[in-house]
Amino acid sequence: MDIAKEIRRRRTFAIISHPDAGKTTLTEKLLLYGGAVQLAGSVTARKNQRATTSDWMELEKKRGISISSTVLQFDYDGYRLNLLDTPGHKDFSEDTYRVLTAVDAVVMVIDSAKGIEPQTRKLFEVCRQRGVPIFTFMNKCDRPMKNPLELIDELERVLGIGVFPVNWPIGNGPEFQGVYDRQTKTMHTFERVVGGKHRAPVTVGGLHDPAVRGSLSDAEFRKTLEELEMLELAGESFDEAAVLAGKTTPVFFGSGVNNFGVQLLLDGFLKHSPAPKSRVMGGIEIAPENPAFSGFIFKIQANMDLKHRDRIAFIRVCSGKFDRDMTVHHSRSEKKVRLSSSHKLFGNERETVGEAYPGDVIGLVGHDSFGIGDTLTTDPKILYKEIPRFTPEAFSYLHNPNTGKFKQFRQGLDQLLQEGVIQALYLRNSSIKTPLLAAVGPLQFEVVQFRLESEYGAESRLEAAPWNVVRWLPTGIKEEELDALSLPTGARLAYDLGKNPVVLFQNEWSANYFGETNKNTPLSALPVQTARE
Ligand SMILES: Nc1nc2c(ncn2[C@@H]2O[C@H](COP(=O)(O)OP(=O)(O)OP(=O)(O)O)[C@@H](O)[C@H]2O)c(=O)[nH]1
Ligand SMILES: [Mg+2]
Repeated sequence: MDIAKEIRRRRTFAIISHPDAGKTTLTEKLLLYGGAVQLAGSVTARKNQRATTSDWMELEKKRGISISSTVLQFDYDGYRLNLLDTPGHKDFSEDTYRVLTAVDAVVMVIDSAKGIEPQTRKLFEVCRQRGVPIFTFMNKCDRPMKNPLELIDELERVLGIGVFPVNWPIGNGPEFQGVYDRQTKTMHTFERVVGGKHRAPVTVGGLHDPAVRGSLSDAEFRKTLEELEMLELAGESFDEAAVLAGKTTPVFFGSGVNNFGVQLLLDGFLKHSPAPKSRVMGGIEIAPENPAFSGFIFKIQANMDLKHRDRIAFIRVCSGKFDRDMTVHHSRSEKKVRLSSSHKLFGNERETVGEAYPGDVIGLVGHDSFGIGDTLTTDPKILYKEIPRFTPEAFSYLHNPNTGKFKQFRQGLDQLLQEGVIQALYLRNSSIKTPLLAAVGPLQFEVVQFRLESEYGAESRLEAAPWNVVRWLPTGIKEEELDALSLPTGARLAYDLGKNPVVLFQNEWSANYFGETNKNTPLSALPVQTARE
C-alpha cells in the first residue's frame, strides 16, 4: 500500500461554533450527503425525539446539546473523512480545544441571524494561532438572517480574516430558495423535504433561468443581482494558498436542517482542504510519511457502548502506518505496549480496524495506563506536547450520600477524572476525604453527577466550596517552604492530580494579595509543564 496515496486522501476536520449554531445538525447532514447514513438522525431516531448519530450520550439527548466531542469516520468520493463534532458550550471547551489539536482543518458554523457569537470568536482565535484552515458555513438562512454583505463584513472586521464567498444566498428566511455558486456560475435551487431526513431535490441552472428562479420575487432577485455584482467588483479571486494558511476563509451559505447547500459545502471543503501535514515538536519536524508510526491521545471516553463498558483512548495518527497488534513506546510509562484492540469509530459505534494512516482517529481499548496527551510511537524520540490545559473557575465538594455504594462512587469518579471530564484537588493536611472537584464551568459538575448515576449507579451530592480562584505554585517547592507561606484569610493549600501544589483563593483580590506578600513565590494560572507532561 502506498502510504503517500493514503495520506493524500485523508481529511480530518472538526466542526466548531458557539452553542446552538447547528454543528450537530450539519454533522448529521454531512453524513447523509457523504452516504454514511441513509436517513439523517435515523440511527437512533424515534418520532419527534431529537436524536442524532453524533449526540449519543444520555444527557445530550435529554438536554439537546452536545457535551462531548464525537468522532465519525467514513468514506466519500475517494476520500477518507475523520469528522469531529464538538460541543459549543464554554463549560466543555477543554474537550473542544483538545479536538482542535487533532485536526487539520475546521468548519466554522455561524447562525446567520446572529452573526459572530463570543464562543465562535474564541475558537476562531485558537485555530488562527495554530494556523488551521477555516471553512465557514453560514447556517440557518431559512430564518430571517442578517444581510449577507453585513455577515461577510462582520467576519472580516471582527475576526480579521480574509473572506471569499464561494456561494451566495438567494432569498432570505422563508423566501430562501438556494445559493448561487460563484465559481461555476450556477444557481442551485432546493426543495424542502419533510424533516430534512432525505437529500433535498435540487435544480441547477443559469442565473436568469426562470425554472431555477422558482418563486423569487423580482425585488429579491434584483437585490441578489446587485449583491453579486458588488462581490465581483471587489475583484477577489479564490486564493488557495491563503486558505491553506488560514488567512482567508471560503464561505458557504445554506441551511443544515433543510439540507440546503450541504452538498456544495462538502464538495467545496474536500476540494480545498488540506491532507495531513508535518507537525513540529521541539524543533523536530515529523512528516506524515515518516516511516515511524506516531500519534497522540487527545481524548478518553468510557462506557460508550453499554454492552462493553470499557474505555476508549482516541488517538490521532500523525506519522507512519498503524497495524493492529503492533508494539509501540508509550511516553507516560516509558514502556512498550502492544496495541491489539483498535477500532474505527462512528459516534458510539465501533468496528475493529487492522490498519490506519496519518490523519485517522482510531479508538484503542484495554489500556488503563493511557492518559490524555500521551504519545504512542515506534520511535521513542518522537514526543507530542499538544494538549492544552485550562484553569478551573468553579469548585465543589462531591459527597457520596450512600455509603453502601462507595465502590461504585469511587470507581466512577476515578474513571471520569481519567477522562478529563473534570479536575480534582486534594486539600493539604486535611482529614476530609470528600473529593474537591474543580471545573472550567459548572455544567461539568452536572455531567459528573449524571454519568455517575447512569453509568455507575452511584448517587452524589454537590456542596459549594468557598473558593473561586486556583493558582499553581512552582513545581519544585519544598514542604518546609509550603509551611512557611503566609496565606490570606480563607486561602488553602492543595494538590492537583499530578501532585503539583496549588493555592485556592476566595477571590482574585486575595490571589493578588498573596503575590504582593510572597514575592519569591510566583503563582501561575496553570502548572508549569515539565518535559514529560
Ligand atoms: N431554522 C433552522 N434551524 C436549525 C438549522 N440548523 C440547526 N437548526 C436548529 O438549531 C438547534 C441547535 O442545533 P444543533 O445542531 O444541536 O446545534 P449545535 O451547534 O450542535 O449545538 P451544541 O453542540 O450544543 O453547541 C436545533 O434546534 C436545530 O434543529 C437550520 O439550518 N435552520
Ligand atoms: Mg452539537
